[in-house]
Amino acid sequence: MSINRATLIRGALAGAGGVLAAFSALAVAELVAAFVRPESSPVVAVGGASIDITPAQVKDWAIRNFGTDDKSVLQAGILTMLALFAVALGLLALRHRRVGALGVLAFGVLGAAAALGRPDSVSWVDALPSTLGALAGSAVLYTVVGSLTGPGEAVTPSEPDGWDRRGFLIAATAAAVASAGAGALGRGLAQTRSGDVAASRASVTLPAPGSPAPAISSRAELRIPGMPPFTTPNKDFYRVDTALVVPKVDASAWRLRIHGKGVTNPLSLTFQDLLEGDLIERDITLTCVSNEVGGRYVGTARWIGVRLADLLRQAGVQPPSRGGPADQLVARSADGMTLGTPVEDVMDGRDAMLAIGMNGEPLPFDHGFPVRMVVPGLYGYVSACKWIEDIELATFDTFDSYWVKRKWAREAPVKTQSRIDTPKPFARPAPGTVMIAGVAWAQHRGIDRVEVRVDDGPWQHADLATEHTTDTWRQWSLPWQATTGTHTLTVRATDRTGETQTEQRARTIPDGASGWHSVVVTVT
Ligand SMILES: Nc1nc2c(c(=O)[nH]1)N[C@H]1C(S)=C(S)[C@@H](COP(=O)(O)O)O[C@H]1N2
Ligand SMILES: [Mo]
Repeated sequence: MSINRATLIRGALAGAGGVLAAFSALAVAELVAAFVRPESSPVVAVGGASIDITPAQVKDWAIRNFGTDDKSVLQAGILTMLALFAVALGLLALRHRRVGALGVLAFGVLGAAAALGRPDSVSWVDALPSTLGALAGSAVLYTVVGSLTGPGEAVTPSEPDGWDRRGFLIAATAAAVASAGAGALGRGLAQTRSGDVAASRASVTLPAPGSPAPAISSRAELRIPGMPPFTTPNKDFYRVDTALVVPKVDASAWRLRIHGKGVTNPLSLTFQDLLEGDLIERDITLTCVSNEVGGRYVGTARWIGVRLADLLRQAGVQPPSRGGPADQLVARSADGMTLGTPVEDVMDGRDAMLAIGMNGEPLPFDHGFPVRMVVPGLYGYVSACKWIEDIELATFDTFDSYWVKRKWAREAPVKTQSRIDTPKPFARPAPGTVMIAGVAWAQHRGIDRVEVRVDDGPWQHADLATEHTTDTWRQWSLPWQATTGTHTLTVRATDRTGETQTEQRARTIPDGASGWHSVVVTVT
């Protein structure tokens, strides 16, 4: 009985020793990553690698279900897995001290490989955080769990008290304190550095654009409770990307290269060049291809930037329709993302831009500081590269961008969509006049008609708010004489090409969801 209890206690202590070793490994890795770069930390690197190898359907599901929290969920998952392995390694070390220690090193190799394999990794130093962290973790496991077994040798269950309690306590406490210190120091250094970049963003003053956006008519925005504002505030603007650590790019060190097929005059631009360029200001509605029918991954912002077509012409680029050899513009970001945009679309006269401002301030870090692309009419994943650093003129035949490699469509113009914002699903309005209202979008084509149907009744024309531009969403409303009972409200839009939004349901993958948005309400 007492032997069993002692064995159990030692097992528990060994498991705890494993977790402590993992904690030491991560803390040291964090400290080293603060010197190397935050993206090289093992949790971030392994997380990034998992995102890349996750099947597109699962990724899309995660984006839709966890939204902006998808990354926290992933990191929590990785840490949970790691804790389980740590307990197992602790127990293993109780029996085979050296094997346990080697096990920790194996995890270090995994982390280092993930860090070196990241698309934004440019140097072997990215392997350092995982490697040094694993060495520290391995030493902690060897010493701490080792003190449970006596000098060098595993203890058989028949000698339960052959271990050194005092040695264990001292080793464990020392490891815990040192690791906590290393981790805190690492965090502190990382925060200081990101604070510096934040200061560089704060010091940016956006010049007045030479070509300002037209004023938004008060009749473009309906004052109906439950309706979103016409312009989406930055803090409410949806965020979709694969970045576990938001890239913190220093604007003063930023460069954009424009090069590739048919570029007769390669460019290397600085942030100052853009500030001094011909700035345009435009309201543009951005939509994510992962937006489900009725979803929230759509927003409108007032962007300030430089026309991309101007820069391309300066670089000597001709669109394919004028004989240019490149049909795909490949944008690369600081975090190694690649997005492919049709050169024809960028140069056809629409307001495709390299944006530096969003709703009156420099781009927020989450939304691409210092510079991102915005192209009206195209889903974000084929156009809206955040933290952009490189533009290469290429062909669709010879290069597949990040999402295209993962089975999303090469070309993806935004599909005509409409959404009911009020009443909300399962609302219980009183009988009488109920305002049905929402938004519709068909960027760069424009919305010409929105119709609403109650149950299987006739389609009724909604009142359209004033159109701001064809590149922005359009609000609509319809007063409804609600009668008691449960009703299904359905909306559909028609764009300026005359095409009515299809009833045909399509999933988000490969080129955007389709179908009509419905809301069920009970009038009581
Ligand atoms: N560097 C980078 N840019 C990116 C992405 C990304 O993952 N990395 N995601 C794209 C996608 S899928 C969309 S919908 C838009 C979203 O922009 P937002 O987060 O500012 O709303 O950014 C695009 N640009
Ligand atoms: Mo997206």
